[in-house]
Amino acid sequence: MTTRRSTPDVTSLLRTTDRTLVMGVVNVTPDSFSDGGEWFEQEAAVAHGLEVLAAGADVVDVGGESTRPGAERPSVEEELRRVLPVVTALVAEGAVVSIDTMRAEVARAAVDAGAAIVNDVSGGLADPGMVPFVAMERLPFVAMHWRGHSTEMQSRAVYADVVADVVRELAQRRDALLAAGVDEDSLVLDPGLGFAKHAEHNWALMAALPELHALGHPILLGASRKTFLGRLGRDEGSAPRPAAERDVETTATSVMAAMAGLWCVRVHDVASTVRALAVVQAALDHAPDEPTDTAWGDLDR
Ligand code: PMM
Repeated sequence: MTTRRSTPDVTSLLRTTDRTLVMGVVNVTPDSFSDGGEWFEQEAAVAHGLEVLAAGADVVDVGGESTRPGAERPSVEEELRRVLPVVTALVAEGAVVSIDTMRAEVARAAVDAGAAIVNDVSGGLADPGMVPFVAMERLPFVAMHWRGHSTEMQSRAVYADVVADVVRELAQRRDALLAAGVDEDSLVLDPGLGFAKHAEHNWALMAALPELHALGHPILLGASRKTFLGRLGRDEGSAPRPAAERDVETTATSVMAAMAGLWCVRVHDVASTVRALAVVQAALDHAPDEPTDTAWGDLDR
C-alpha cells in the first residue's frame, strides 16, 4: 500500500499555534441532538458545508453517526451512504474535510474521497481496524476521551477527579496510539465534553483548559450546543434550552478555548465563533511582549 501523506494545508493547520482554528460541524444524521437532523438530506448537508466554509471554518467535520446519549448506531452501509457524497462534494470545493467516524471502513472510504483528517470520538477504541489504518497512512488523527458507546457512556461518568482522570486516560491513549505507529506530529487530543460526563464534569474541564497542554499535543474542544450549556439559567428540573439556542454560550466556550491557547474548536455556528475569536486575536496582538501575571500574559503562543 502506498503511504498517503498529509496535504501541505493540513500539515500547516496542525502546526498552527498563533491562533485557534475553527472546525465547522456538518452532521448528516437524522437524529443529531444539536441540529435535529436539519442537514440530513445530502444536498442540504453540502449546502450547509459550503456555508460553514464561507463563514470561515478552517476544517469541515462531516459525520454520519449521532453520538447523542442513547443513540442507536447506523449500519456501516448507511453511514457510508450518508457521508461519502458530502465529503466528495466539499473536497471538490477545496475544503479541508475531517471525517467524524468510529469505523475504519468509513474512514478509509472518506479518505479515498479526499478527507484529510480522521476524527474518532472513541480514539480508536471502537474499531480495532482504525488505528492500523491511520498509522499506515500517517493520517492526522483526532483522538477523543471516550469510555464507551452512547447507549452506555453516561453510566460510566464516574470520576475521582475528572480533570486528573481525563488527562491521565488521554495520556494513556496517546501512548498506546504512538506505540501502534500513529504519527506523533499528526495526533490531536480532545477531552470529550459530554461523553461519559455529567454537567459538573464538563464545567470542571472547562475550568481547567490550560492543563490540557500538559499532554503535549494540539487540543480540540467540542463544547458546541451541548446540553450542559443549555441548562445554564434554567430552573432545576426544567428542560434545557433547545440546541439551536445555545450559540451564545458556545461562543463563550470558544473564547475560553482561545484564551487557553487550544488548537481548535469544533462548532455548529461558525460565524459567531469566528467573530468572537477575532476579538481574542485583536487583544492578543496588543498584549505586552514580556509575560505578565495575567491570563493574557501567560498565553503560550
Ligand atoms: N462531539 C460530537 C461529535 N463529534 N468530535 C470531537 N472530536 N469532539 C467532540 O466533542 C465531538 C465530536 C457530538 O456533538 P454533535 O452531535 O453536536 O456533533
